[in-house]
Amino acid sequence: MAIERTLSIIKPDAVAKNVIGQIYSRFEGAGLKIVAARMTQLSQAEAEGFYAVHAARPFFKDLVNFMISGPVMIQVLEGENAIAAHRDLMGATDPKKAEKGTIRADFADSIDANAVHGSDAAETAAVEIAYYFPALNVYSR
Ligand code: RTP
Ligand code: MG
Repeated sequence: MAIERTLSIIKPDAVAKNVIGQIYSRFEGAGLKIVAARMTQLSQAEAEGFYAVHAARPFFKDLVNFMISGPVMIQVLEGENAIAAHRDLMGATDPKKAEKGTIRADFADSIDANAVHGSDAAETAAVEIAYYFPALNVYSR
């Protein structure tokens, strides 16, 4: 088992629903530590840059518009196999397909407004953490 870090975003729909604390509880319950966090409202350029890998996809414009529609809560999670553990907690991209008890099954309304983002691999986690926390002060304990 390896200690990893992953990037988590609580998206505008979940922030608007006032469930940041409930989602944080799930991270903590699974043994993931929040080692950096900040709330922000993304600019269009920030959202486009973050999702650049999806730039050619038909849903790109909707995705960017959704991500800038309200404040987001961005955090770095640390723990054993954090990347996969976090993806398991999130559930499938489409909440209709997400397993019962996952964050998306419980808090997401649609494939667009799907409550959370999580890095999908070690390489993307490193890039995504640096994107939002270029000078990361880590508070491991
Ligand atoms: P995320 O990156 O947000 O953690 O989500 P994911 O890995 O589960 O899904 P990904 O394939 O990376 O897609 C990024 C976000 O784009 C939206 N999407 N819409 N309409 C569609 O077919 C579609 N497919 C993806 C979702 O909001 C997804 O979270
Ligand atoms: Mg993704």
